[in-house]
Amino acid sequence: MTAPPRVGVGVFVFEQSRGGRFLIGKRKGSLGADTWALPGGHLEHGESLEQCAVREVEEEAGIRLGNPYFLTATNTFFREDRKHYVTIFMIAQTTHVVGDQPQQAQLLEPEKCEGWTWSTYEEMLNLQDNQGNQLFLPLISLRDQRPDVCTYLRSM
Ligand code: 8DG
Ligand code: MG
Ligand code: MG
Repeated sequence: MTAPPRVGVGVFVFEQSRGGRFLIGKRKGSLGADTWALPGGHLEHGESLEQCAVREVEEEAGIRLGNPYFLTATNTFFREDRKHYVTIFMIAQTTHVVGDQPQQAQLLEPEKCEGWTWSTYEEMLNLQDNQGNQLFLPLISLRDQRPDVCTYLRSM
């Protein structure tokens, strides 16, 4: 039996003092291990997209988000793993209090992530080219299925 498609939520977390950079982490121990991905996870029963984005980013990186909003959706089939995800990409800024230090990403699930880094869209794509690192498949889907959104992300 193959599992039906599931909904995954990935979040572009921008920090205003980091000049158009968003948070990415190297996955560990599950689907897409060793690939770079956005913080995120499964949409839970009864949850809104916004709640899911806020919850996952808090759980994984200890970062509080301002209002997340819907960016786009992609469709990804993980052929080898026989998994199929519709990814909802959300976008948000970290909350910021004037005079306070910017929020730092914490590695709160070290069994699932090797570490966080802040990256522009361009740097994320170069990461793949220069260092032989791969991007998590939903980010490849985004690049290939939503070029207009990628142009927008490049302009951040
Ligand atoms: P959960 O099962 O506790 O909800 O999530 P998790 O422990 O954080 O697992 P995850 O692997 O980070 O997320 C669950 C699935 O969500 C993942 O296996 C595939 C799907 N997913 C997408 N797009 C994205 C994305 O951009 N980032 C993340 N982290 N997961 C995504 O379809
Ligand atoms: Mg999670
Ligand atoms: Mg996750």
